[in-house]
Amino acid sequence: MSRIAAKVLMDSKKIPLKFKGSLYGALLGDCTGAPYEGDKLQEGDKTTLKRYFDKLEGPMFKSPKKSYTDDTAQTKCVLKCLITNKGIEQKFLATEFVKEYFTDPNRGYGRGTVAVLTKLRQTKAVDPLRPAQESFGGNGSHGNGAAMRITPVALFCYNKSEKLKDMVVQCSLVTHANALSVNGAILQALAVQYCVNREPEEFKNDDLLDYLTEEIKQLEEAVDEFGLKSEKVYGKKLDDIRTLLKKENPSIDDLMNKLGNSPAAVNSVPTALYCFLRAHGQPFKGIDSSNPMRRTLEYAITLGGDTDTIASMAGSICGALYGEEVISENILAHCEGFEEIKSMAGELYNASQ
Ligand code: AR6
Ligand code: MG
Repeated sequence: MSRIAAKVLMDSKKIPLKFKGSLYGALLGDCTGAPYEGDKLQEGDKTTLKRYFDKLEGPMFKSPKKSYTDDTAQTKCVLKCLITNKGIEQKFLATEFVKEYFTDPNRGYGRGTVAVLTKLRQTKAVDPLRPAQESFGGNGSHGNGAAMRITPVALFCYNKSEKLKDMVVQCSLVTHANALSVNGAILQALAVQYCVNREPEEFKNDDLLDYLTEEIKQLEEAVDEFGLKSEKVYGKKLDDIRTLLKKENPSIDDLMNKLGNSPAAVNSVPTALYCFLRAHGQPFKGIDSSNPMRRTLEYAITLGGDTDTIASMAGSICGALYGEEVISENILAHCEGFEEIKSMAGELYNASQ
């Protein structure tokens, strides 16, 4: 973590803009990716997606709001927790997740998370971690549900990197007790936090990958209470990302074989990171927008599968690097919940000081 602390942004006025950029990127990826969830897109669909984004960005286009899903619903709960408590209070968070879900259940929640939230409600969250520990026969969920809502924690810790991993673990365990899910959330949070603290001009893909590889190595080599090391799955995925980035135009099959696009954290968190790394720098085949956020989201959605969550996580990293100016107000105006996220982004920044 020391490298983050040592290399702070020269212009700290940019930090609040990066808070907004990251939260807006997460919201936008969720809202624009959701209609494509579960699809398997073909090469030609890139043109359709480009038109879809062009339309949303155009000033004259009036459409109904694009609804957000459980990604944003739970991100709002984490925001509220951090703004209210200046930290992760697990019972508070469990109660917010339950309130949110039972007020508005049709947001595409995973079945494991629904079961956990139901038990939390029944038990009044007296033991806010137990239902998650008991889920999936005591294995805990390995889904990406912990990573999809982690942006506020990464941002809150931008200036206290030594607290990041512990806070991510605390936030994750309320619903996701499996190490694969928690480590996925840590990977996503580290990527966001790294980008908040970097100027886009100084950012290099390899530097971020080296940093994440080092951090993940420590995590995957640590022993648990049974004296066991976790499988080195994320280390291997980071190697695969490096290999794929060296190829000019890897096929979807190649990407799916190595990275995947399912709701399992290990098959979606590295995929989102890859999408950002592939797309942010410059236009490429079929993804020709001049805007790094658009390229990142369009590319993430073309990979199909868990599109809303993969686009949301990729968008969060991209927005953390480039800040809010990389996202047009027109497109944000189509996103359900934008005004609320906007004001919470400011409150989160204040809470983090
Ligand atoms: N054993 C078997 N299957 C599992 C296990 C396990 N230990 N853990 C997860 N699964 P869940 P999430 C499978 O329900 O992580 C939504 O679209 C199982 O099929 O905990 O909160 C969100 O937007 C389970 O239903 O949900 C996210 O994009 C699925 O993984 C995504 O789903 C997801 O785990 C994950 O949300
Ligand atoms: Mg999702």
